[in-house]
Amino acid sequence: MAILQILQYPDPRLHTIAKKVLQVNDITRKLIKNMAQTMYAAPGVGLAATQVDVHEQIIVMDVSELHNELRVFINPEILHSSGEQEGEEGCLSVPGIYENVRRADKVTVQALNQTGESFTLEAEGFLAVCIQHEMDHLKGKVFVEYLSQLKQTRLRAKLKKRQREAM
Ligand code: K1U
Ligand code: ZN
Repeated sequence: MAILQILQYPDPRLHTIAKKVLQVNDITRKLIKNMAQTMYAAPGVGLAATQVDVHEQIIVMDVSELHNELRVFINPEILHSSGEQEGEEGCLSVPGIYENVRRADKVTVQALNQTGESFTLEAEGFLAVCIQHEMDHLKGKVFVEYLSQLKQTRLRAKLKKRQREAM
């Protein structure tokens, strides 16, 4: 297994639209293992393949308290969404930044698992938020893009300052 490098916002590669996985095979499963190890090590509760510069529709997620309930979503599609919730989000590609985002409260998602079988999941609350956040990554969208232009400009300046200080 391996820890993968996570792209950092505003890396333009985070805006790449991920392609559908045509065949779930051993290469896919190896990537999933590495993504899961990277997510747990970060630590985080989700990771989209886009964030590790692989532009295929693959997500790993674990929102359990004991970090022992790994979920895998390949080629996820939202069949139905309802309600509204607003909550603070973070992102491993934008470390240290937490902002409120408004999302659907409930989603029904259909995806393939790591053996290529199709499943449907009805999610609500934080799990639903994570699914929407990670699916945005696959569409090339980072959560900070929900913020006002003013906030995004301030955020980019803050991140640039941080980068300068780290050099
Ligand atoms: O997409 C990502 O970078 C993962 C992200 C998922 C997420 C968190 C919160 C709301 C929406 C989506 C993270 O995991 S950020 C880190 C984080 O939230 C966390 C880290 C350690 C323990 C608990 C949470
Ligand atoms: Zn993220």
